[in-house]
Amino acid sequence: MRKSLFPRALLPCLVLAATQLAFAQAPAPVAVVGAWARATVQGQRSSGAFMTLTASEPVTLVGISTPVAGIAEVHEMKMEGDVMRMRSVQELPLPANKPVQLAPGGYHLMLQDLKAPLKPDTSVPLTLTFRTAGGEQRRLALQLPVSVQPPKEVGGATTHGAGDMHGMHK
Ligand SMILES: [Cu+2]
Repeated sequence: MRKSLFPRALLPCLVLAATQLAFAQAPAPVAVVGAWARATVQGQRSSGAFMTLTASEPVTLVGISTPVAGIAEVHEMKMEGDVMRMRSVQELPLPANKPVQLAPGGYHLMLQDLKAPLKPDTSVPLTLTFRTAGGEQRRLALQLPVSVQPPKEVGGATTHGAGDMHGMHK
């Protein structure tokens, strides 16, 4: 809802503020490090994307979009008794100046209904939408490298292979 109404409502402002940095296009106050998407094997229809997000002011991650997947959402992976389960998370709050890790075994971005296999050494575009404390939407466009393993900087956190993780989808 907000997505389609927002730009139209803003249009007069944007025209008036044409020489300024448009309000809706202010950069998202979020730094991203170590972003990557996991390569898929033939026939695999879903995969995960991982990164560390650090917001400079409190914002909430409210949306993910990528042309490579039919569905992209935030998932949380949690132990329930002896069983690891995933559930989708509509909104992920990012506190100011506290890195939030999206990593295998915890929060992650789930790319489902993939249109094509994710091949190693390619990259996929992905846009994150955040809502600020003031209710504004800010977008962040990323290019995620696709690889089989986490990049070295964020290595060591992997506790589950792609097979383990995505086999658990219900
Ligand atoms: Cu998932």
